[in-house]
Amino acid sequence: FRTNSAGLADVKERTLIAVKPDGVQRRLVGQIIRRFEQRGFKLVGLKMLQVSEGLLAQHYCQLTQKPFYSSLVEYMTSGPVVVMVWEGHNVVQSSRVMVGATNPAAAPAGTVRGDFSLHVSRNVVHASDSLEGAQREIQLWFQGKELVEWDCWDQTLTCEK
Ligand code: IDP
Repeated sequence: FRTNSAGLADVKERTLIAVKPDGVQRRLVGQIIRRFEQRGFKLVGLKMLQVSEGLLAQHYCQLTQKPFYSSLVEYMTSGPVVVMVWEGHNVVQSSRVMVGATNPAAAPAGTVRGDFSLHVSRNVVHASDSLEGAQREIQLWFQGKELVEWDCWDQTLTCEK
């Protein structure tokens, strides 16, 4: 169990989750949110937007030289996305498990991609892949004032104090 410097469980960890344009068009936003809520994570930021190519280039800065980058831009700008920040113990790693492998063919049933998608070019959802990545992406997509600090009454039921 990871603890912070005060010896308390690290329940403040945050990650960025985005429902991509195919997920929004297919009305999967509610089902995806439900999975994170029922797991015990806390929603601290949420918005819908049409992504610009500039923002995408920063978000996917490690992929801009890939052969599929232009089709990725076309896909990600084809309609609005719903972007969220979720908070809770081990949320970065647990979200990656909940979302499943990048290629849906390798994503087990029970994961978002394994349940709702077929092909790597239409894989419904994004989840930050590391603590550093999550921090970078949250700063990129959200202003500090858009994130809400609030106490969830059941926090002591889902996590040791
Ligand atoms: P991730 O989304 O699981 O973190 P990344 O390797 O960071 O995976 O790739 C970002 C996104 O780029 C993927 O989610 C997918 O939408 C797209 N992508 C990755 N590889 C391919 C590919 O080979 N063809 C088309 N799109 C791809």
